Amino acid sequence: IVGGRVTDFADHPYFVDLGSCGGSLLLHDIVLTAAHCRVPDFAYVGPEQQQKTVISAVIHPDYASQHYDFMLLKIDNHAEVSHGSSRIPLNDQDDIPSDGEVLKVIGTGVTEEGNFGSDGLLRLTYVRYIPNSECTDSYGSSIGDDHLCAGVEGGGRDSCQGDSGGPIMAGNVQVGIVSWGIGCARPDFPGVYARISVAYNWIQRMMCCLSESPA
Ligand code: 4AZ
Repeated sequence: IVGGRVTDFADHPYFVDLGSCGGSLLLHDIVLTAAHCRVPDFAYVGPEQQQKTVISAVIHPDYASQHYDFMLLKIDNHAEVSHGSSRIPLNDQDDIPSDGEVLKVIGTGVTEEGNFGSDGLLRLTYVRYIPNSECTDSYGSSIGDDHLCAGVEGGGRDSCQGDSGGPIMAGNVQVGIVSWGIGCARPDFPGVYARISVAYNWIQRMMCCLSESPA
């Protein structure tokens, strides 16, 4: 996260650290992340960063390089909630976010474009939703219905390397997944996110049959 501040994991109990990517907890044993993230061996869940084994991964059928960047992980977690972790609700509305709405993005990625490695602290920043019709000014036809753009006038705030897979939220609802962009926090290049609403039905369908009831 560029231009943000350090925040407590306990304030974002749905956040999942996947090592080189972020993710979010949808059910006690299901994590949502980006398809372009390497499938990790372990997921670190909730405020206590509890280590859970990753059992399997499902990538969205329409995933292709920068499109439909959705992946679900099943983790070995038999507890309904583990040590203060919680689930995040997903946005299913095509008209959310609205133009200019302020969104919150979190992650453990680098704090400047070009930096290597990060300190592992969770950071957050606030960015504004940019409609796809405007985002094409930056990225042209690379922007599709499966994308959601967010940034701030003049740059300076953004997600960055290592934040991929993590959530961007409108209020307490996840609207996107950190996916790609040209550089980080550049004035003319907003962050590009996978838009949750286009994959909502697929996610629900997969969750049903991947998840097992808690012990
Ligand atoms: C990355 O390399 C990356 N500014 C993530 C987010 C953004 C750019 C790059 C968006 O994982």
